[in-house]
Amino acid sequence: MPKRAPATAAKKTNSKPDPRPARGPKATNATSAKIKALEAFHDAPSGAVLTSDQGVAIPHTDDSLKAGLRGPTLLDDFHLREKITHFDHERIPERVVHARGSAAHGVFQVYDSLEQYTSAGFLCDPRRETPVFVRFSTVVGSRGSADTARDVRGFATKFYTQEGNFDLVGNNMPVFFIQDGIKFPDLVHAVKPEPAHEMPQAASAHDSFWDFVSLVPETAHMVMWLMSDRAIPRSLRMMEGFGVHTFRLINAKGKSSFVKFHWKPLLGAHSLVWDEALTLMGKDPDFHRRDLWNAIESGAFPEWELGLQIIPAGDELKYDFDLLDATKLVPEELVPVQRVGKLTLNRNPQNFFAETEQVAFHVGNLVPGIGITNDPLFQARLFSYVDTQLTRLGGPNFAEIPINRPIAAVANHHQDGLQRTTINTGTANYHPNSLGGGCPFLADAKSGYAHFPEPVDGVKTRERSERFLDHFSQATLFLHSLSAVERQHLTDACRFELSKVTRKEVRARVLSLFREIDPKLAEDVSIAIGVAVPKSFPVPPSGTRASTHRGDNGGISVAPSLSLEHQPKTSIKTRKVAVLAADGFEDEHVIALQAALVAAGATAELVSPVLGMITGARGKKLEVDKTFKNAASVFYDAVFVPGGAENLDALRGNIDARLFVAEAFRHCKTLGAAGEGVALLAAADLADVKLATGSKELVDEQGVVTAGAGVKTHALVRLLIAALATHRHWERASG
Ligand code: HDE
Repeated sequence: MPKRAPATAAKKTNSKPDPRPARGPKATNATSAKIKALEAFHDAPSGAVLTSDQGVAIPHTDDSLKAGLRGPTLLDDFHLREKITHFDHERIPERVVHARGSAAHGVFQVYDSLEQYTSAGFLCDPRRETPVFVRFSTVVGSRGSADTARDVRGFATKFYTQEGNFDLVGNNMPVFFIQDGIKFPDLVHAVKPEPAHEMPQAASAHDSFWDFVSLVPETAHMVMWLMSDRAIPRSLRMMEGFGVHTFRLINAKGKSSFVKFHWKPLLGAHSLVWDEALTLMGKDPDFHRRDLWNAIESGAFPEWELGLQIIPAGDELKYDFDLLDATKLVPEELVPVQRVGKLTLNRNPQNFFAETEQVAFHVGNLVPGIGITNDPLFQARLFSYVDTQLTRLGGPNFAEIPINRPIAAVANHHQDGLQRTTINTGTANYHPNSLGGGCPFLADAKSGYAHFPEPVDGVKTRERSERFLDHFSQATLFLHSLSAVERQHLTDACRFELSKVTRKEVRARVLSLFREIDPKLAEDVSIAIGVAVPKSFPVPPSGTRASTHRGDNGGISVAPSLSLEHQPKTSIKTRKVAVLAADGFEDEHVIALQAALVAAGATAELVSPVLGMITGARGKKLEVDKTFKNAASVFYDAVFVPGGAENLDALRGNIDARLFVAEAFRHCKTLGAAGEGVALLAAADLADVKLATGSKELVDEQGVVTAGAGVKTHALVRLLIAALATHRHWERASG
C-alpha cells in the first residue's frame, strides 16, 4: 500500500462511445506541438554546471566575496548581487480574485461534428485532439489560503486550438452574484477581508459581505448556491463547471444559436460536509491541490464531458428570465444538456509559477464559430482580463509567455513593450504596407474571426431591463430543488455565516431577503441568530431594484438537476479508504479489501500508530502509509478496521483511533469492520447503529458494515464497496 487506480483514463459512464483508442498521456500532433513548444523554454538538462544569467560558470555559491575571512562583503561580487536581486523580485502581484489556483494540462476531443451549430474547428472534427490547460481556483482567499474554504471555484480552460486560443473562463456554479460588471469591484471589496484589519481570510462570513448582499437583492440566487454544498467540493475532480453567460455558436453559413456551456465530471459532483471542510483547512490546506496532483500522477486522469444547452435564436425571449442575465440559469429540465465531447487532464504542470501562476485567461480569447452576447457582466469582463494582466504580468507581452502562446502561428504588427521576446524582422510594422510585401496578409472572410452581425439599436442609458428584475424566482427554485439534507446544510451554512456578522441590522436585512426566497428559510435561520425576521422588505438603494413580479421558471417548480442527490452514484473510482491496523491484524481482511478496492479503481492506505512495517497475525508484512498523528479521517472516504486480537488491543486503547472512527461516522462516511475490529467501532460510540455481534453475523446499517469472524471476507467487502459508492449516509442524524 498505497495501491493506486490503474493508469488508464477512467471509462465514461453515461456518455457516448469514445471515438479514440484508450490512452494515457500519449499525445497527438497538436498536443505534441504544445508540449514541444513548452520544452523549448525548459532550463538546462540535469548534469549542467551552475552559471550566472549570462552563462558564466560559477564554482562557489555558499560564501560571499569578502575582504578577508572576517571582513566586509565586496560590491565586486556580481554573483551575490545577481542571486539576491533576482530573489528580491520573485513575487508578482497575486490575482485580485482567484489568487489560489491549481492547474493541469490535458486534451479535449469532440464526439461528433457540431458543424450544424458552429464553425469552430475543435468542435467540428472528432479526430482532432486539442491541447488544453485548466486552472481551478477559489475566489476570495490569497495565494496561500486553504483549499476547502466555502467559496465559488473557478474552472478556467484554455483550448490551444489550431485556429487560435479559446478560453472558457467559468465557475463551478452556473450563475453569478451580480448582473452588471460595474458592480464587480463593489462585490469583491465587500467579500474580501475587511480593509481595516485584513480579516477574515478566505471567508464570506463577515459584516461587509452580508451588508452588500442585504442591499443588492440580485445576489439572492447566487447566495443560495454559495451557502449550498456546491461551495465545499469533495475534489476539484468532482465539480461541475459552467460558462455562466449565454454565448453564441455561429455556423459556417452565419446562422447563430445561443449556448450555455457545461462541464460534467465523469466521477459525478460531490461535496464535503462543513465540519470536514473546517478540519481540512488545518490538517491539509492543500487538500484539493494535492488530490488533483496525486490523481494525475497515479494515472487516474480526471475527466469531464462538455455539455451544451443550445437555445435557438428564435427563443431569445421565450422565457420570463433573460438569457443576458447572469444571475439566471436555464434549467436542464427546460433545455437538456447535450454531452458533446470529453476533456481529460493527463499531465501535471512542471513548474507552478511558469504555468499555473503565469497563465492568463481572457474571456475575449474567442475563435471563429464562438461569439458573445450583450450580457452586461460579460461585456465588462471583456475589458478586465487583459487590463489586469498588464500589472500582474508586467506589460503587454504576456501572450508571449510560453503557457499563454497559441499553437496557431502568430503574425501581427505589435512591437516593443516590456519583456518583448519576439524579434520582429523587417521594417513593415504597419498595415497596409508594401515594404513587407503586404505581410502579414488579412485572413479571408471565411477563416478569420468575424463578430456576429447582431443588430443594435437603442438610446444610451444606465437603466436595467425590467426583464432583469425578478431576483427571487430562481433562488426559490434552487432551494426547493434540494434534498432535505442539502437544504439542512444550506440552512446551517446561513446560520453559521450570519452568526459571524456583528451588526444586528445587517442580519435582519438578510433575513428579509431570505423571506423573499422562502419564508421558512428566513424563520429557520432567524432562530439561530438572535434576530427576528423583519415584517417588510427594505427598499434597496437605487440601481439595485427588485420586482414584485415572480416568474414561473418556465413552468417548473422543482429542477432535480440542481441537486447533488441526483448525481451518478455508481462508481468508487479514486475514492480513498483508511485501513486502521497495527501488528496482529487479520491478514486476509486487509489483503482481500485492498485487492477489491484496487480492482474497482479505489485506493487503500494503511493508518497505524507509527510508521514502519506491521506484521499480520499470519505473517503478512505491510508498510504503514500514515499515522494517526499525520492523517485524519477527513482525508478519506471510508474507514475499515480488520480483525485480529492483538490489532484490536493496540487500537482500542488509542484515543486517536477511536476519534478517527467517530469522526468518519459523524461525517456520514462508510465504515467497515471485521472480527475483533468491530469492537473498535463499538468503542467509538456510534449512536444506535447495530453492529455484528455473532461470529456468523453480517450487518449493513446506515453505511456501517460489520462482520463476525466467521463471515467470508468477500461478502463483507462487497457490501462495503456498495456502501462506499453511495458516498455518504445521510440517514445518520448529523452531517
Ligand atoms: Fe473573473 N476575473 N471577473 N469571473 N474570473 C478574474 O482575471 C472579472 C466573473 C473567473 O484561473 C481576473 O486574470 C470581472 C464571472 C475565473 O486565472 C479579473 C467580472 C466568472 C478567474 C476578473 C468577473 C469569472 C477569473 C483576476 C465581472 C465566471 C480565474 C485575475 C464583470 C463565469 C482565471 C485574472 C484564472 C479571474 C475580472 C466575473 C470567472 C480581475 C470584472 C461571472 C475562473 O480580470
